[in-house]
This record gives sequence, C-alpha cells and structure tokens, in this order.
Amino acid sequence: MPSLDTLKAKLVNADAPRQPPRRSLGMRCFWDERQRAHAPTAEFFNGALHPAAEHRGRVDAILAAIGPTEAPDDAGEEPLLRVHTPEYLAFLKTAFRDWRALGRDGDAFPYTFPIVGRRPLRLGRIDALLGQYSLDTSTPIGEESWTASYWGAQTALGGLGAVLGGERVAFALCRPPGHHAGADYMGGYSYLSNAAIVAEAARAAGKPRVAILDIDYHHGNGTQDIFRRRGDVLFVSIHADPATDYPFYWGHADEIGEEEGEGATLNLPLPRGTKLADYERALDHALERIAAFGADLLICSYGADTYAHDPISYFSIETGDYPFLARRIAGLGLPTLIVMEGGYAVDALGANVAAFLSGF
Ligand code: SP5
Ligand code: ZN
Repeated sequence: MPSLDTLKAKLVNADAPRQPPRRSLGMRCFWDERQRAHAPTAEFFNGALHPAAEHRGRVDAILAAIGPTEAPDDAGEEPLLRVHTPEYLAFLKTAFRDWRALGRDGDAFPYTFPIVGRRPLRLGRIDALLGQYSLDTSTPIGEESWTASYWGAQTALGGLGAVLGGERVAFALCRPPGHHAGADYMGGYSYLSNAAIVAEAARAAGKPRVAILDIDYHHGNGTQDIFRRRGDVLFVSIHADPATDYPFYWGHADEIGEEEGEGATLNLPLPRGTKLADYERALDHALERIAAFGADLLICSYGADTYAHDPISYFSIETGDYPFLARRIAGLGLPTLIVMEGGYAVDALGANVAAFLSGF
C-alpha cells in the first residue's frame, strides 16, 4: 500500500487541473461514460424474470437533469482492495468469460447458494462461484459489468478527491449502485461497495472519523456488513422495514454493530407508505447521531427509490420533499460526498436527483 500522502495526492489530483472544475447545481459532479456499458437485461424475483430495473436509462435521465459532469482520474485497484477481497475482484473480472466458455447465453446468473456454510472449497466451476459470491438473483454479470463497476468506484473516488480538496459537497453519479455489495459478494444490482471504498480512502487520506448516511429505500446491507465491527466508521440507515422488503436479513433495529463497532451502526426501519413527516423524524434522529459521533466527513448513499411512484419501492416521498431533506443533511455542516444508489422511476429520476442536489 502506498503512503497516506501518495494516496491523498492521487485523489486530490494535486497537479494543476486541466480545466477549471465544472459545477452543476452548485457542485462538482462526477461520472464516467464507461459506467454506461453495464447492460443487464433481466432479474429474477417473485418467481419470474423481470426486465432489469437497474438499466442505463437511469443515468441518461440523471445526466440530462444535472448538466455537465467531470470524468474521474484512475486511482487504480488499490482503493478497491482496501474493502474487497482479491478473490472476489478476480471473480468479477473473469466470471462472464467463464460463463460463456460453457456455451451459456445472456448474462451470468447464480442458481445455487452455499447456505449451509462457506468453508473454503476452492471450487472453479462458474456456477459454484456465482452462488458463493452472490446474495440474490437480481445481480447478473454481463460482459461490461466489471468495467462499469470499476469506473463507478473511480467516480466515487473522484468525488472524494474534490471534497478532500476543499469542496463542501460533491456528487458521484455511481452506476451500478454499491450499497448491497459486501467485501466478497454482490447483490441488489451492486458489485463494488462505492460508499465503503470512499470511506476507507478517506480514512487512509487522514480523515479519522467517517459517517455514512444511507437513505436509499433499501437497507445498505453491504456497507453495514463491511463496517459492522468498526468504531471509526459510523453507519446510519433509514430504509423500508426488512420484515416486508428486500434485503430481509439485514437492517433490523437491533443491529447496532459488533465488538469494537458496537454502537457505530444505527438502523431506522420505517413501514411501507411512510410520508415526509415520519421520514423527517427518522432523519432528525439519524442526524443527531451523526453530529454526536463527531465525524470529519459525511458520505451520503442517496437512493431516489424513496420516491412515491418508484416501481419497486413503497414510501411516499414526493419530488418537492427532496430539497427539504437535503437541506437538513447539509445543516450538519460536514464536508459531504453524495454517492448515487437506487431509484427506478426513470421519468421522475432526473427531477428527483436534481431536487435533492439543489437542497445543498
Ligand atoms: C440499489 C438498490 O436499490 N437495489 C435494490 C435491489 C432490490 N432488488 C429486489 C427486487 C424485488 C422487488 N420486489 C418488488 C415487487 C414489485 N411489485
Ligand atoms: Zn434501493
């Protein structure tokens, strides 16, 4: 691992910028075209294949609404390896090739999961690996999934570089999303844990206490899992009650962190149908905890799937509510990186993201 200064220099891009930073909606916004290439066709849930909710039309809608973006520099794989295992990254890179080598069509999907235990069998069969490294059947691997995920993580790191360089807030248009991916598994349309990667990079660059506020409709199980034993990274999440909603096995109120990390995880599950007033109460609770933690930096995992008309989610937040929620988060006064997670109502997605960013 390179020294702290090398990493910070890489992220902040100390060399004179090639062009003055572009600002959209008052902040620097990061995106890389290579993220577009990920193109899953289908996902399997409720007993059927459905058209993939996480498709490239989402980013087209967001880009059209926010205006110009900056492409990130390439910080390499090292920041990814601070979070993910080398074996998992190797799997992501080769899975599609191994799948096609067996003559399979379409995207690579798992169908068997090692639920009884994960003893290290060192299996090579692609079907065994897909099950070992997957949480669900909604996260297929296509030809460009690794490349798009890699550049999604670089986009997050580009946004972090802007914040470490003195910006009060920056937006990373990450796609695919990241908050369901763990150290060695994918799931929930997520392959690399963008929020965890930037949290670790921020720690390595000299920000000792990092808070993550996850406000996607779904619980950020991957981010929580990565930091559950850590006391230096606070994870706070407001999400649909996992008793009724994906990812079911994580996000319950009694999950508070473990060992050194006990008390550094806060889960605030809310029922389907939640409207602004109750959401706002949960947000105030979340913000109080973040303020008490004494964070040096805030990473906000933002999902626009809390929107009332999201096709796979069931809260009742309206477009006009987002600036209001964003202003409360900005009120913490912390340097903040916003990382894109979910949001599937494509017709309203651009407006929802722009509304949220405008609140900062
Ligand atoms: C990043 C993110 O938002 N991931 C979400 C993954 C959710 N995948 C599970 C899909 C199950 C949807 N069930 C809703 C039924 C629609 N009628
Ligand atoms: Zn979500």
